[in-house]
Amino acid sequence: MAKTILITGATSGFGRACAEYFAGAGWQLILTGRRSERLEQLQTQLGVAVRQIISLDIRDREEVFEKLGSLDDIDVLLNNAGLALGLEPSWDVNIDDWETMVDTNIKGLMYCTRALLPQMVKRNSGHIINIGSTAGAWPYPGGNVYGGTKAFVQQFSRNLRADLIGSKVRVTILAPGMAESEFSDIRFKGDVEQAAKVYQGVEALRPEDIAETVFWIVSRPAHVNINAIEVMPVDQAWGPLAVHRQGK
Ligand code: NDP
Ligand code: 8X3
Repeated sequence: MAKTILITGATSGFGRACAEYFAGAGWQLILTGRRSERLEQLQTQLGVAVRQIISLDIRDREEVFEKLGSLDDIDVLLNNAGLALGLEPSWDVNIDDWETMVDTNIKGLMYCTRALLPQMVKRNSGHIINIGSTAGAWPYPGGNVYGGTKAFVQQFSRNLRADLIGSKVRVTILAPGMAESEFSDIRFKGDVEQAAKVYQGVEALRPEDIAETVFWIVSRPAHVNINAIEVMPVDQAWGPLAVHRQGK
């Protein structure tokens, strides 16, 4: 029987690429996101592979439990929905942006996990893949709360594994570096020029690269748990620690 993957944030970027990739591999899909017209387009495009589309704002705890809580046969939960807002220094940031990132990247991911994990534990089978970020491990100016939310995703993933010892349920944190999607359009609130500059002259990761990685992770034998993967484009690497020199 075909396996089912539930993808949060399937309307764009990584989520959409994963939907296309898993459909091509014969999986059944449950696709979620807020933009229902995009979910409908995907359903038309991917046909019978799409078992269900669910228009859902993962920040809404009641809605998440109401819409996901009764699903009892999900093989893979891809906790992908998320966003960064702004790149301002912490003292100058819009506090609403911080709250939106916490509500989405931390609380939304928690709600989806809590809604779907019981059925996995009950069936003693399943896999949760959480999309983190290199920003969760490597700080950069303006990354403040976004990086903080992704550090949460990393440690939450490890702690889930600690809870799940003794069960066959798998958990993976996948942390991509720079990838071209709508991510920067959202971060810079529609300033397309600023968003385009992020990828100028760089061969960034493509959403398809992440989809292939997710598929590889879930295709390992059932006794193998990929704990963590960090993926960067070749054009990206770490820099030296910043040093402020007096008088400069
Ligand atoms: P996109 O902006 O292309 O996609 C983000 C997806 O998240 C959309 O489908 C959006 O759907 C969904 N989403 C956002 N907020 C909510 C919400 N409140 N409820 C439900 N769905 C929501 O970005 P990416 O594909 O690049 O990002 C996917 C994930 O990867 C994010 O968690 C991001 O932080 C992470 N990431 C991205 C990197 C990059 O460089 N692009 C690198 C590392 C990690 P809709 O608007 O329809 O609700
Ligand atoms: C997205 C990658 O470097 O823009 O998570 O934070 S970065």
